[in-house]
Parts: sequence; structure tokens; C-alpha cells
Amino acid sequence: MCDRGRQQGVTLIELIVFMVIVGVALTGMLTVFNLTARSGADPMIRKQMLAIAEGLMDEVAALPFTWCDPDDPAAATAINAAACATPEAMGSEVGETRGGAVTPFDNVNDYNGLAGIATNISGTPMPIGYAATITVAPSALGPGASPVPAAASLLVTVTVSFNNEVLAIQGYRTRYVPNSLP
Ligand SMILES: [Ca+2]
Ligand SMILES: [Ca+2]
Repeated sequence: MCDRGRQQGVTLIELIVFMVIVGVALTGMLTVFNLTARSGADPMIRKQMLAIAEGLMDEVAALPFTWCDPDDPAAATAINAAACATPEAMGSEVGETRGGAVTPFDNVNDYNGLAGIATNISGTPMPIGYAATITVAPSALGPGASPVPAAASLLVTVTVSFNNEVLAIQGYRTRYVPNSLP
């Protein structure tokens, strides 16, 4: 014989207890999500910062890494800095400006120390509130005995800021074609 009592569903009390437990658990979870979302960086701002940083890194890395300033007549033949009348010194040479019409930056190291960047190379302003800084430094590359010496490898650091947020990316540019002019 069938016991009808065992076939009954949950009682009202059980249902209410279940709803209370689920409610308390959900409240706890949502509180954690809310705290995380408030204290974490705005993903859209981080994404914008990264896009700016990557654009600048591409701009720097696309330039030559020659022994001589590319305006030097010996630039296409020099095999060391001693063969240049105007060796490419760290930082920009006299008169050079980023994207300048007459004497633009013409070497990776010209970007060293460039701060307060608020436009792209064509002069188009970056979104309001963003600013960037670039540093370039000789840095040996590779494990152990450093297969690429510091004289042939530059570490480029692009730092983008927005209010209190800071994002930095780094990349290496090696002297793989030292006589290649733009
Ligand atoms: Ca230069
Ligand atoms: Ca330079």
C-alpha cells in the first residue's frame, strides 16, 4: 500500500527556510562582487591605456637603430659609432622633434626621456586625461652570458597614466640591421 504522506512535496516552512538561505547566500556573493568591481580598475580605462601604450611602442620600435644619426653621410656604411661624424647619442639630437617636418626623431633612442605625450605622432590628441612617458636604455638581452650585448639592445619602456592609474609596458629593440635607414 502506498504511503500518501511520503509523496507530499516540501512544506511551506521548508520552502521559506530554503528561500531565506538562498537569499542570504546571494546577498553575500553580490556584496563581494560589488566590492571587487568598485575597488578594481575600470576595464575600459585599462584597455584604453594599453592601446595607447602599444601604439607608442610600435611607433618607437619602427625607427632605425643605427650607429650614426641617419642624417650623417656615413650612416649607411658605419659599423661602429667611431665611424660617424654624428653618432646616435641617447636622447634626441639637436633640433629633432617627434614627428617633426624637417628633423623628426630618426632613431629608437631619440625617444628617451620624452614625457607628457598627449598626441599621436601626427598631432592628433589622445583621449582627454591620458598622458604618456617613454624611456629608452641600453640593456643586455638574453640569459646567461648575454648573447645580445647592451650596445646592441635597447629596452623601451612606455608608461601611460590616467588620474591615479599607471600602466607600463616594455619591449626590446635590437640592432639587427645597424645600417638600415628609413
Ligand atoms: Ca636622432
Ligand atoms: Ca639620438
